[in-house]
Amino acid sequence: MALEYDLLNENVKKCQYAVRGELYLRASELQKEGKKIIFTNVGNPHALGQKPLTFPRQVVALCQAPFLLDDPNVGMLFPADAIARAKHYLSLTSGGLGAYSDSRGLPGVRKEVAEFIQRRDGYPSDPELIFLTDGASKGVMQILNCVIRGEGDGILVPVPQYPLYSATISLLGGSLVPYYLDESENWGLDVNNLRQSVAQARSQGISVRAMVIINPGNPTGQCLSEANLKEILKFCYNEKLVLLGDEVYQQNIYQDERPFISSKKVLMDMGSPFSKGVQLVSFHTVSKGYWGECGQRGGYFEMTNFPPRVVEEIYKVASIALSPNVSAQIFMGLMVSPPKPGDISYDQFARESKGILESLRRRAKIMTDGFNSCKNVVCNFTEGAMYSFPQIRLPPGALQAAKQAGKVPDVFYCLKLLEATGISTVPGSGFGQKEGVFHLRTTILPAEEEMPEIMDSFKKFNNEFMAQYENGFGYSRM
Ligand code: DCS
Repeated sequence: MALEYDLLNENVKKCQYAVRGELYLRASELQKEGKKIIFTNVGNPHALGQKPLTFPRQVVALCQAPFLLDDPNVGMLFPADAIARAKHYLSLTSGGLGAYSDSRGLPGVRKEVAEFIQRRDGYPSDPELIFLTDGASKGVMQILNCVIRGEGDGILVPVPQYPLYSATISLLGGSLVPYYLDESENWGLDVNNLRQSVAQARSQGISVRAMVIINPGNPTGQCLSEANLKEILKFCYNEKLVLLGDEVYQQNIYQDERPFISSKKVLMDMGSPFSKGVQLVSFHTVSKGYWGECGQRGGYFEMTNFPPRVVEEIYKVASIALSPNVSAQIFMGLMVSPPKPGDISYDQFARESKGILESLRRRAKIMTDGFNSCKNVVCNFTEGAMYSFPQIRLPPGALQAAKQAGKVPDVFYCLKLLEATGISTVPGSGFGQKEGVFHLRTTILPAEEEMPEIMDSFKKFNNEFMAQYENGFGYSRM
């Protein structure tokens, strides 16, 4: 039987992924027609002009072209520490970058990841419980695939959330159990909301199996406090939930009050019975931070408190895909063991990474301040990650016009914004929303020098939009 639409897997049809949804498709069309589009829909730093860090690219270039290592002039083009690191990584492979690795990733790189986690958290980490993946996305999918047995299995997911979670749960035929983040508390997480969400799911016959946290948050940009993480881990202990800690933005922190603290460290600090009782999977990537190497597709996950038989089964399933990208594994190795003070490449590496992070910090502020200066727009400060998520209070006239156009109100607003300014965003409804509340998500990634102009053009559009639809009868905010 041919694969007609009617015969598609229903889970495929149900699954939604707004980051590349209607807005992105319209933006691509406009671009083909010759309009200048500012793609702020995806956290894809290099696509918006961020330059790659020099040292990792030198090392991987040498690994990709090992014959350069035999060239007598190699030392004129590459620093000695890059040459040494390329030789080191090649020695960890069996046959270079063109050969499959172990399905969990190269043992030598997994050891480097374990050493990084140990340095970061102050607790031992076991390379046997670390799997390298093609970006964090594949790791999340692998773990959810192992957890979800059918629609009776529920996964607690924050709302708003990054739609990798909702889409994968749909694809796998599980049930998403939402818990709401509190915008008025800077997108904080109230454990009482979690309890309510679990009770409600249970009353519908759903067995809640796991909980997702995204820290720092996407799209919401908040950093979870240590106290909050403790409450979450206690909750998971009491409810016997696997905690999936999405920590891909751990390098992207733009304030000093709430530094990133890993779920693993908090769990270990809590001691017995929690430290041995909560099952935790933490995810990381080379796509974010000051690396931004999205196209390389490198990631890892670390499992804590998983029985060996379960780890074996996860390994078996990873084996079906044979091997994660080997060049991306080397990026991961380099990310977790960058040049150290005293190394030839250290100064350049430190200068480049500091430059990117400091600029991101300034851009986060320019964006938040810009949004907060606009009529009917309120925006929490981006404490971390790569996004700004302003609330747009739509006047009744705009809700009416959206209805007439057959569009969800925030999609209507974002389409108008795109047509007027070329700024391509993602409507808040793509991440989940409370009824009647509207947002949009933009990355903070456009080049710093272009930022004032982008914010001016946003403000001009927004204020005209509001003037057009405002009729003095109150707003969409709940
Ligand atoms: N987890 C979160 C919270 C993310 O935001 C992303 C990517 C991923 C995991 C997966 O990244 P990799 O597979 O590349 O490691 N963020 C998407 C986004 O919202 N914009 O760009 C990509």
